[in-house]
Amino acid sequence: MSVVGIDLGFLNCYVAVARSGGIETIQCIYLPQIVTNVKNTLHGFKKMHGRAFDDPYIQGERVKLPYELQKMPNGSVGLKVRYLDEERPFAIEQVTGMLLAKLKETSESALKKPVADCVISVPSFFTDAERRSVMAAAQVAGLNCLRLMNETTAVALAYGIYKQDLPALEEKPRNIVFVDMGHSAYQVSVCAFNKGKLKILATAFDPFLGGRNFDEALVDYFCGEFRTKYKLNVKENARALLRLYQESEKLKKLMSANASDLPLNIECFMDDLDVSSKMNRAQFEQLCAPLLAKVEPPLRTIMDQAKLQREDISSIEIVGGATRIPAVKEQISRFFYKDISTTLNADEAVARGCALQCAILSPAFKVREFSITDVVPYSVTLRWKSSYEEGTGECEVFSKNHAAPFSKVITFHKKEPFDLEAYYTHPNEIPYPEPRIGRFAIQNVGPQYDGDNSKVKVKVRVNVHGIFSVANASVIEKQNVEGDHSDVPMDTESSCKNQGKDDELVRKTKCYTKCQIVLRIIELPIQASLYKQLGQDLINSYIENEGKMMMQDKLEKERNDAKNAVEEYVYDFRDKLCGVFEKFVTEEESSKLSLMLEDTENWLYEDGEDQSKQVYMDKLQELRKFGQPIQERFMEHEERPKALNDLGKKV
Ligand code: ATP
Ligand code: K
Ligand code: MG
Repeated sequence: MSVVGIDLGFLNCYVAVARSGGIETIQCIYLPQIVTNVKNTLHGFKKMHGRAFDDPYIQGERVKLPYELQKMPNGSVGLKVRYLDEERPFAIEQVTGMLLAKLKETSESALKKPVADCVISVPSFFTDAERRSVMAAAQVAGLNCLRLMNETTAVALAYGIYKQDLPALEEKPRNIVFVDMGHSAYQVSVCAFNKGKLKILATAFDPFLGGRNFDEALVDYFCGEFRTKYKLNVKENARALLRLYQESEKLKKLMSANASDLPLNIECFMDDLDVSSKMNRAQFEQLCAPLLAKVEPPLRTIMDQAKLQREDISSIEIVGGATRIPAVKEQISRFFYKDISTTLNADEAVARGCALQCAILSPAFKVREFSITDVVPYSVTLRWKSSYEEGTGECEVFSKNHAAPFSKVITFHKKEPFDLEAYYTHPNEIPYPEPRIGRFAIQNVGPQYDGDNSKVKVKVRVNVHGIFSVANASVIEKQNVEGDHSDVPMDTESSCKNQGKDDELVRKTKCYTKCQIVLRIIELPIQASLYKQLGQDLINSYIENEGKMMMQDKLEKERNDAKNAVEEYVYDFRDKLCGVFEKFVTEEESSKLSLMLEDTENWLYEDGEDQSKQVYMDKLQELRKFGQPIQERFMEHEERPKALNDLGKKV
């Protein structure tokens, strides 16, 4: 069984694996790109998961992308790709699926065995629709995702698991704040550590603050300057704009190490013009003041939510590329009146944490016991109604920062089938345009034999992936039985909130005691329709397609290899003709062969540029027919003195 952790970053993807007793980071992909057969490259698609084409976020991104987006038949967003000389849209699950398949392949060659199980990171602010979409992408890639892990939680695990000096269970926990600012987002969490366990107390985030916003600030500034200085409208020229982004990112990184004036030079930028400018750190910080002001609020939020004071925090650990910006670090340490620590590898911590989680979940792998309790990022409310009865009601089933994964059992007293609708309680809190999570129809509910309401127990859950579901529903038939039945569960009921008219909502805790009641539990079918859930049929078609593309890639690679073999043979033979083979060919032979090699070379650039693998193999065979006899003459000559020598020794 493999142990693999994947950090699916907006700009950088990392894979960590367990090998020879430790966790190793084996791969990093800068600007996640997809397979060789795809002619244009896609990137910046991490946050397109689970979103409609018409989503304001998608529409905002659309204008900045060097590739096109398209509305898919189901209303979701498609990314236009040139594939095998044909332009066609791919669903985000396919695109991330391709990326994951590539990461899977590299993990397999590093581990020298098949890889299926893995843990994949997602931002802690991802809603259910986004999480389910990433899970579908894992399926497309042939991966079995054991857990979608919140990025800062992965970081907390990477930090805590090796710490030898954590407080004992009965002692006061050690509270650590984790900060991750990547390319696209900013996430913070506060975590309580004791020996063998971590518990996230609160998380907060700004999903729209990251390194890319600092790049954007620089780009905007230089665009303005170049307009007045060179009369250039950079934003109209996609290629120039892309180069300006790249150069601005470089400059931003340099400014992290150097406070003095730094140059920005781009040759042949636009209209054959070279452009240049300069900037220093103080200017940069002034330019980015509005961004820097956004660093503090999430920090304040987690401290308020966890009800902690600054002195309760032992250390502040930062990861993610954008935390290397000195002014970002300053904002954080100023808020805590404390220096910040960089105990962890800022780039690899998320992937390493995911690999550690995968190792913990894998039965085949021995790893220190460590319990991980995460939080529910947004409160979830359940609303119920039935078409036959009048009653409707609602109840918050998970509050913000409630422990997760977690299951709860809620009891309804019903005579008829009923619907449960789950949604995020506060639509304004979620960075997503749709508060609905899904609708769950609880079926086959009828009255008890005496006409009374049935007791329907519904289990609601936020699972290890951070995804809400109504996991199961059952109806309980009571029968009175004489005698001692210890170990038969009996309900102790405690009333929760009761907002419905004829519904009595009760929370249940089970206790085992001596009683005379036997409960017969009958499972009820649930029909779930989840917001933005892809049908398994569609996912299957993506899986099939991915398989075809992988095969196509393999064929394409073989074809290229066959072509390269012809090219190599031509160069090698030509070298040898004027080198080691010279003595073994007549002048006439040599010029005939040279001509043939030249013809082949020309052919490779013309008619032979795009042929099938077989054509190249035949071509190579043909060349060898001429080359082989010369090669043999040469070898014979080389071997003869040696053979004579050996013979001499024997005699
Ligand atoms: P996300 O977490 O949003 O999905 P990511 O994980 O791909 O994105 P990271 O790899 O953590 O992002 O960080 C990339 C960002 O960090 C880029 O914006 C990059 O320019 C920035 N960065 C990297 N090194 C430095 C540096 N020395 N100074 C300033 N910024 C830096
Ligand atoms: K990353
Ligand atoms: Mg990241």
